[in-house]
Amino acid sequence: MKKSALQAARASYQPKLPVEISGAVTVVEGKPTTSVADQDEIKKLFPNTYGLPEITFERASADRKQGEPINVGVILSGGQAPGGHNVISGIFDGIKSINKQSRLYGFLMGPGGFVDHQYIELTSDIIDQYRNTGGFDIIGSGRTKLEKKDQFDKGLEILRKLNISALVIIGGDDSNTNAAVLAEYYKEIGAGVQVIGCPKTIDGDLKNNVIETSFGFDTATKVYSEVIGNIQRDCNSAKKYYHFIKLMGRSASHIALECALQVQPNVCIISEEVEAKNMTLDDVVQQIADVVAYRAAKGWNFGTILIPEGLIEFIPAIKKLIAELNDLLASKGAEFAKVEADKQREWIIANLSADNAKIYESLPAGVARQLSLDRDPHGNVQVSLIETEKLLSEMVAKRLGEMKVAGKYNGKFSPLHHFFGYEGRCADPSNFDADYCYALGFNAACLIEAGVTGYMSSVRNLTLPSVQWKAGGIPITMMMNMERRNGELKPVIQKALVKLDGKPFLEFASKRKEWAENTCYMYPGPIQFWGPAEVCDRTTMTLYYENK
Ligand code: FBP
Repeated sequence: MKKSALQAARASYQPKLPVEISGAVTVVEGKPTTSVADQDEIKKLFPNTYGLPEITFERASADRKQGEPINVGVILSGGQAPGGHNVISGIFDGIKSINKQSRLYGFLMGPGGFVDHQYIELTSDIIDQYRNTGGFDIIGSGRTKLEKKDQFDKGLEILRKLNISALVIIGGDDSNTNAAVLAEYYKEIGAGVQVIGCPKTIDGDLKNNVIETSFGFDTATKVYSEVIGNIQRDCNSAKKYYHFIKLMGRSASHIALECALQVQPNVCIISEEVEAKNMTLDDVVQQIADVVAYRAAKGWNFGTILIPEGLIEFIPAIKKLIAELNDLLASKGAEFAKVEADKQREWIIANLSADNAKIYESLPAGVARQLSLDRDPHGNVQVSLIETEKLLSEMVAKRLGEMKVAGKYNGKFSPLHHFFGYEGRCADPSNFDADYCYALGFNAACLIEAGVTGYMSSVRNLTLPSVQWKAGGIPITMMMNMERRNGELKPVIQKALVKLDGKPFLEFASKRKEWAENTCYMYPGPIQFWGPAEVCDRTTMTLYYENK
């Protein structure tokens, strides 16, 4: 594989491990745990893996002894996130440090490869090609949901064939929920297979009291902030455009909030606030139009507006519309599929309740169509395909026109549109993500050696230098509650949305007026791999404020 000069130099970076797991470890068991809510239900559903203790590792005084060789399988699940390759190299180095004869198998293209027995053995030749690189291309990823007994049984066949006694699932909240279900099942049937999860997602919504952040969030937000910063410099140089910038993050607005804290834009919409304040689409449009009008009165017809990808689903009225559309398409999907393309809009309007039909009718055709298209495998509307940035800028332009007539606005409005998502998901991991991911993987090997199952690899104290991070394991059931999914109550890991009383949001809220009324842009610049620690090893602002 031909490498760029940067890739070649970066390959030799040795991620720093927390000191506790860099030699022989002692396992310290905490108190038994309980789930965050719905304890009785979750306990009943996970009789073999509920209530396990938290685990922390401490550095043992003795030298590391060679253990028995172990064969481990690994799966990358869901969307790409920078650092996945380092999790895998961490697992590889971890199990080799237990015994050089240990083997690592990667299942191809996500959970589907596990069920269909598609795999490769990951040898040092392969692993060394991928150290410190972005992407998931070492084995590929996929969104097959691993949740049915026959999938678990089918997977067990290949585990038995390859003599694999532990499986590491690298994924987001849904994939880790499924890891817990799989761990419980294998324990129940005495399969002798441990299951360990690793917290991945650029969206940053897999976090809680015990998992400080998911990997990939740091790098992805740094990539987006660099580019937004560049746009802001351009914007402030030409002073003639409004940039509407949509940022990935399926549901939560952590990415938009983090970028806002890094770049200080003129406006940043936070979906969770829109929902909490019961705002309409019109309210959001007015909020932006007011900022544009205020700046125009100062002679500034330029600015930057950050929009979270998931916004549309957080607008309460549209949320209700989507819920009814989901039911409608679930019950009359076959009939809908037969309707000619140019009649589908009318069909939907005729089949919706009066209120929702009115809202559906008011949406631009493209957005309305997207809401009625196929769902992803988890039943979600594919929000990344909805051009919210264009929808908002069109509506703002219209509103400004009305304000002009009323004598409330006198300026020029030239919008440009951007969507940043895929650009950041496979970037080479920042030092933070390179270290964090390697530590998560190596720590997963320590959890395997400790003999536990149904645990998530946990590395904490992340605002300290990486050698001082604390490694351990958290029972996945501890993060669970019951939620309604596809009409059924299911045990799931609670998704972390932006907390409106949390320090990152409060910091943003205290500054946003100043950022709207002035031009306070920050230019974070590109990720740096070498240089002063305050430049190269800085964490996200979100982690900084959460730990302040
Ligand atoms: P994960 O939660 O699986 O990590 O994926 C997150 C994400 O990147 C979202 O931000 C985005 O909405 C979605 O994946 C896009 O999905 P796809 O990769 O299927 O286009």
